Amino acid sequence: MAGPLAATGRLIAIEGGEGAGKSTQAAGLASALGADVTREPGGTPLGERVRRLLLDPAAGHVDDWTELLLMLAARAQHLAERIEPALQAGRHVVVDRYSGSTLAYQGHGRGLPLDDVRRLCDLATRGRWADLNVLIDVSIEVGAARRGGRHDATPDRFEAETIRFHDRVRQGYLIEAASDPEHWLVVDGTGTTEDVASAILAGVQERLGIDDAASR
Ligand code: T5A
Repeated sequence: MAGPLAATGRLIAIEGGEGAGKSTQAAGLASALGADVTREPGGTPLGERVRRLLLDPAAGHVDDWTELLLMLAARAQHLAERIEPALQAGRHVVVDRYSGSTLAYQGHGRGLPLDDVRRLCDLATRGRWADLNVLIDVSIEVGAARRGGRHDATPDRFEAETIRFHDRVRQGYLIEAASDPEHWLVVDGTGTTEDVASAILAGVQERLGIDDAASR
């Protein structure tokens, strides 16, 4: 398959387990870089509808392949409608979860064959992988405590999964990051929001060589 179109904007994915602080850090990083910020599953009207289906604890049994293909359907739309146009226009995009989540959750977590998951991610995105995946690593206990501190705390379909599932996801992320260090940056997420934000901004600037909005 032909690779993705050349683009001057960079795609930065914020990854990690439940409650790691991804949304907080995605918003902060986008603001520091003057980048667009968006999320998955979601980011478009269609994608947000797919998100509701995927997270609904009342969805009953969802087949693992169905889950994978719904994630990728939302991503294909997101890429076409928002991500690729922004990158082509030279804007950086910070996305709260992207293909790294699919490898960790549907591959390592659900146990679908990783080669198939990788190939289908590649197809759905026409080869557009993140320039950098930032993995915010926290223990499952810390993530659960942070999530539990919120008032909207009815668990969604993924949050309601077993500790063993979440442990496979965490270990899966660490395996992916270790096997592709050029495209992954692992940040310890247990510090304060400000500490984690500084580590992410410094790492992104060093890896991708992009200025923050204040110095442009
Ligand atoms: N999924 C997604 C797949 O299975 N495959 C895929 O391909 C994709 C794209 C999406 C679900 O979909 C699955 C994975 C997910 O289960 P989601 O809502 O995007 O769901 O993911 P969650 O991890 O559930 O998101 P959360 O909002 O719960 O967690 P975040 O975004 O990691 O954390 P955040 O920033 O909302 O912070 C949580 C709380 O902690 C506080 C915040 O203020 C907030 O209250 N906090 C901190 N507290 C102390 N110290 C810090 N450093 C803190 N940082 C944040």
